[in-house]
Amino acid sequence: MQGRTGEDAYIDLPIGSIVTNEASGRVIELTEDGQISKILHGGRGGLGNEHFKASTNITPEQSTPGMEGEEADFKVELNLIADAGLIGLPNAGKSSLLNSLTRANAKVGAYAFTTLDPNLGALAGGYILADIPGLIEGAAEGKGLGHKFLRHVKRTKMLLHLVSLENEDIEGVYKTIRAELEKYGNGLTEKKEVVVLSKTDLVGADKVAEARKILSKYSPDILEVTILDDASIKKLGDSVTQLLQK
Ligand SMILES: Nc1nc2c(ncn2[C@@H]2O[C@H](COP(=O)(O)OP(=O)(O)OP(=O)(O)O)[C@@H](O)[C@H]2O)c(=O)[nH]1
Ligand SMILES: [Mg+2]
Repeated sequence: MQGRTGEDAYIDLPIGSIVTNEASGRVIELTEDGQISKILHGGRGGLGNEHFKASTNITPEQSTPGMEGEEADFKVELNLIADAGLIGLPNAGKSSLLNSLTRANAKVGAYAFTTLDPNLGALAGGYILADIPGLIEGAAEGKGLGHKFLRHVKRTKMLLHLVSLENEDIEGVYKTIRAELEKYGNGLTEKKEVVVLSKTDLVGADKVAEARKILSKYSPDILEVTILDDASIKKLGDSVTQLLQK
């Protein structure tokens, strides 16, 4: 965008935009509404005829060249801004849970990689949840939909790690996702993590208790949910809101 001499030029970008100056590598993150950041210095106009006018020089044809403004190429990426991010293997029930907890209308399917793009929804208390495509082992090497969506949970306060109880190897499933978070880096493994055991309706109470026991070595916060029971959803929503208020 070009501005006239002496005027600032603005480019409007949505919250969550990350602007990188490709030459200098300088990164500006737009995290607040109304935030204004200067990315380039404008030029300065040269002096024109008016400046050179004098009693001895009535019709001057003189000017000075002025100063060029800075130029650079920028990369603009959009990261979602959410309070908590839903992560887990494909089919764990992330999108179903987002739809149950919020008014989102994310696509749900009984197959892997139903979600191709992230979805957002607001909890009753106003907190924003982000649902991202499922992660699989090897995502770091580009398998499945890869890591590219993890950047959307980089700025969240908390990760809701869904582990579906339909899996036999609960610990293995949990560790697969943790390993991918580790490989992605960016501090994701230091984020507060709440484990959500999903699809409790598919197993007996003994299996739920066993899964809790196994995963309690990794996380102090273990919740459970089935989207088939409104009371269960309400309880989970309240717990998540409480944890976010902390
Ligand atoms: N029985 C039962 N099925 C569920 C529950 N939650 C989700 N499902 C089913 O599990 C399947 C996968 O649900 P999704 O919400 O699409 O799973 P996802 O984690 O978003 O999957 P991806 O987008 O592929 O990563 C769908 O067939 C859902 O109907 C639950 O609590 N109980
Ligand atoms: Mg999904």
